[in-house]
Order: sequence, then structure tokens, then C-alpha cells
Amino acid sequence: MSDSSTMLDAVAYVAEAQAVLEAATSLLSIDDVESNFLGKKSGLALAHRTLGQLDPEQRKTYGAVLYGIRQELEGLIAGRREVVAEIERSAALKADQLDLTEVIPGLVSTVVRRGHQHLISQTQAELEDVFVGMGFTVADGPEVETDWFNFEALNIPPAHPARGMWDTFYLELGDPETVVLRTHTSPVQIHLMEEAVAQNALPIHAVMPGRCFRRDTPDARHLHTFHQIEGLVIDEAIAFTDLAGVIQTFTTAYFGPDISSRLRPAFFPFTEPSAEFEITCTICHGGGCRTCSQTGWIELGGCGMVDPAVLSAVGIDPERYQGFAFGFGIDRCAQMRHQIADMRALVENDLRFIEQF
Ligand code: FA5
Repeated sequence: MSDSSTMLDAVAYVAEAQAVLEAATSLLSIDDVESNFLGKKSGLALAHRTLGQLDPEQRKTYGAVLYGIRQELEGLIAGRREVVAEIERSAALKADQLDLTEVIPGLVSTVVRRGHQHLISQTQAELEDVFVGMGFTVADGPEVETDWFNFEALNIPPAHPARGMWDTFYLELGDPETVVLRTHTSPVQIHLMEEAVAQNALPIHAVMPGRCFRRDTPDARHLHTFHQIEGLVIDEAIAFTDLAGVIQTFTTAYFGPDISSRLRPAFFPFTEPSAEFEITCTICHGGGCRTCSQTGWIELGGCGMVDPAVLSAVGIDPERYQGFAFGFGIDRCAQMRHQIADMRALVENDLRFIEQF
């Protein structure tokens, strides 16, 4: 083959390969282009096979041309491979993408609902906040008490008629001590005073919230398991006016300035003088209703000056120290603040009620 017209047209061959390459959009089709233009059966391979028929000078020149074509095509093919590989990789990534905002069938109705603290816990926390704001600390005490803490140390000896004020759950644990579910938070006063005496840590300004138990028949204002917040101040030169001032400040802070309150003389064996603390019934605004037994008033708690006999029983000198104490119903406070006509709603676990607060 000495006729140059039968020789491969390098420019046309490369141009054709280039056009086909540009149309190739997958790595597989680039493999085909490679095989068609550089493979054993390609025009380039055929041209190679004719080299032997050329004279040495032509062979050298034509050989260089064929080598040039191969070099150029290999470069073009490698470049196109990189481009197409990148396109294929992005397409694969896109196809694998997980749209987390998509609604997964079957989970559509599973709405995760958030709970919140029960109204009684919220109320306890708010009452604690009010008293902490007035300089009180918060203390805790046991729910199961000996007769001594729940009654005797509070000036209520066995068989004293005042025991009838509290219908008590007795635990049958046998002698030597009578054990009860505490009927009020007042026994925590005794624990605090004993600790303060032992640690020489008087004065005391503390509130003590917690659960109490009585064999009361549940009604609009009573539960058998309820909550009180006890208050105790033991210091020098304490007078009844200090107690009245604390109660007035508490009432305004918790119920707002518009609520009417009053102290009525009462009897508690552990305070002297004693009083009951009442506010206008928020259900009927004083007009009289079933909740307040038509009186227009709701009793929130008892209070008074700590009886010197109680101070002596725990080893505090009543000549030097005086004090006042109070005990309010937490459930009652919640009931009046949120105008709940029947206290039993607080423990019936009706979600429609619970979700209101
Ligand atoms: C006492 O329990 C005295 N320990 C209070 C006290 C403390 C007086 C310190 C003096 C000094 P009383 O039994 O009245 O008192 O109860 C106080 C408050 O607890 C009541 O006014 C009421 O708000 C709440 N309470 C009493 N019994 C129940 C009950 N069964 N259910 C819901 N709340 C109750």
C-alpha cells in the first residue's frame, strides 16, 4: 500500500471519534467508543496492519501519524470518562437521597404528645416559689410517722379529744410504737426543730410541702390523700402580726390583690392563739354554692403562734424564742385559684381536665 489515498485520514478519524464520544453519556458507551476506534477491529488497528507494506520512510511517517491518533484518542476518551463518571456519581447520589420530610405511610397518625406536670405539682412549685421569695427555705419530711411526731410532740397526748380532728390511718406494725400515715404536715415542724436544736441552728424560717392522708370521705373539698404546705418560723421577738403579715403577703402574691381573706379564731393543740385562714369562694365569688356549702368562704388552712409546750418538748427555750406556724391545703389552693368546683376532678385522671392546666 504505497497509495497515500488509502491511508487513514487522521483528522477525519479523530473528528468522528470525538463526535461519537461527546454523544456517549455512560461509561459503557465510552467503552464501546474505545473499542470501535482503538480496539483490534478498529480503523486504527487496520491501518497499523498496513504499515508492513510501506517503504521504510513512509512507514516511519505513517507510523508516527497513527501513534499520534492513538495518543489523542486515548486522551479524549480518558477526559470524557472523567466527565461521565462524575455525572453518573451525582445521579446515583441524587437517587439515594432520603427525604426526611416525607411522611412515612403508617406513621401519619402517630402524633407524639407532650405531657406536663400535674396541676397539684405545679401548684406546689408555685407556692414554694412564693415562700422562697419571702425568705423561707423548703424542707421535707416522712409520710409515715410515729404517733409521737404526728400527735404527742404536737401537744396531743393519747386519748386527747383533739385527736378526733384527724381521722387517722393506723398502720398495724405492732408494738412498741404506733405508726400512722401522717394526717398533716405539722410533724415536719418537730423534725425541723429537733434538727435545729441538735445542730444549734436556730432560727428557722421554712416551708414543708407534702402528702397527707385522712380517712375523710371524698367530696367537693376533700380527698383521702391530699397535700399541705406547712410553714414554721422560730425566732426571737416574733408576734402574731408577723404571722398575719406573711399570710396577707402570700394571699396577694398567689391569688392576686382582689381576693378577700380573713382569719377566724380557731383551736389547734399545738398553737396558741390559733386561727383558720379563709378566702372568698372563687366559684361563687362569695354568693354561696355547693363547693363552699353556701357559706361564700373557703378555708385554706390553720395557723397560730407555736404553743410554748411544743417548744419545750423539743428543747427550745420558750422564754427566748417564739414562733408561728401555718398549714395550708395545696389542693384547696389549686382548686380556688383555678375555680375547680369539685376537688375530686384533680385525681380522676380525666385527660380533658388535665390538659386544661
Ligand atoms: C391542720 O391540718 C393543721 N395541721 C394546720 C395547722 C398547721 C394549724 C400549723 C396550725 C399551725 P386542718 O385539719 O384544718 O389543719 O387542715 C388544714 C388544711 O388542709 C385545710 O384547711 C384544707 O385546706 C386542707 N385539708 C384538710 N383536710 C383535707 C382533705 N381531706 N382534703 C383536702 N384538703 C384538706
